[in-house]
Amino acid sequence: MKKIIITGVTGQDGSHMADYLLKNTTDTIIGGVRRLSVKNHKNIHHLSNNDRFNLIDLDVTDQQNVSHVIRKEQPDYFLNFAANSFVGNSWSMPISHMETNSMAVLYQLSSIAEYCPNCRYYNAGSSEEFGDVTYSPQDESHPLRPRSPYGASKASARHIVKVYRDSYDIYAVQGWLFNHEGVRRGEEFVTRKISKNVAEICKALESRKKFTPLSLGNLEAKRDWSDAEDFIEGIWLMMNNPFGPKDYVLSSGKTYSIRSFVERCFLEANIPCYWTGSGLNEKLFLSNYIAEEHNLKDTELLNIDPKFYRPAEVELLQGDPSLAEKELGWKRKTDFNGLVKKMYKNDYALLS
Ligand code: F7E
Repeated sequence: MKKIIITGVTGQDGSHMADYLLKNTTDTIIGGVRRLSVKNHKNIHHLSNNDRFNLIDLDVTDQQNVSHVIRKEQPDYFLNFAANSFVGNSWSMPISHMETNSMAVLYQLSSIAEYCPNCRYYNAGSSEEFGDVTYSPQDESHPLRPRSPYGASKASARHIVKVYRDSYDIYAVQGWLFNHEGVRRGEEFVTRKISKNVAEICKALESRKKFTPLSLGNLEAKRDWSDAEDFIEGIWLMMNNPFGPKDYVLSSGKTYSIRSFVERCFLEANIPCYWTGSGLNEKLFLSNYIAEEHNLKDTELLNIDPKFYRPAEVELLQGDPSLAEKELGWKRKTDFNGLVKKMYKNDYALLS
């Protein structure tokens, strides 16, 4: 029986990884959590009585704490999902992003090199490292050209991971994970923001109540979206790779605009709508035949708010997952439409 430390275990990826490992291995899971005055354990609440799942206090920005935990626990795997993961915030908190996403990786790897060199290490990398892309789809050879402090912090961590892998022969990898979403996604990310707001609008229309339209930023940016649960399996395959420690792209290979996500979600909710205006004046309205029937003329569903625009945008991301498919045998179960449906249905059910 092996011992696996998961940092960021209360978040989307960390909690899905804990679920996956408890189901598919006999290993013991140690979830590292940062002590907060108000606990946010809803993603791991269902694991509280599981004998193979334990929590410890772990603040990845505290080198002493990290070093102590690695020395004492002697883990077989250390999976680092703790991060400042909201790109939009990274311009106002650049130092915190560097400390949590980059320096923390150095603390972890230096402790592993010193106290536990056989421990296998994973750090959550990102398509944001590619940033201002030079070709599509992006594969493992694409240059790192980050456009945000977040992207720069993950690119910096990538170099640290490679240096420790090459210098100390540690099994250390950092996958390039393209956008991955789902029912545990934080509400500040665009997909969850859309699915939650569309569900609220649908409920309000059904009960003839007033609602606030959804406000978004750049609708034209394109992202390669997948289901976070599909990625968890890919990460575990990367950690047990017969080819040895190697970094892989995990993505769907398809790209869609934010506008397409919005349209697909309203379609899922069965709310017919149409666009008017352009740029900052663009709006989405309830289709006239429904609006007139229910006396809801000029019902605005969505508008644009410049505050959701970023100082620099990654316009297009589209990953090439073929190496992971070929070498790791990685497969995805959920496509774009399936993902939108799953997220919308979950948010609608939460309102019932
Ligand atoms: O934005 C646009 C925004 O915040 C996606 C993280 O998991 O994936 C994620 O980063 C796009 C951007 O995710 C709103 O400008 C428009 O183009 O959902 P997001 P992200 O920045 O792609 C990568 C792979 C990670 O590694 C990150 O940790 O949507 N957008 N209007 C908006 N975005 C937000 N959040 N809110 C809006 O109102």
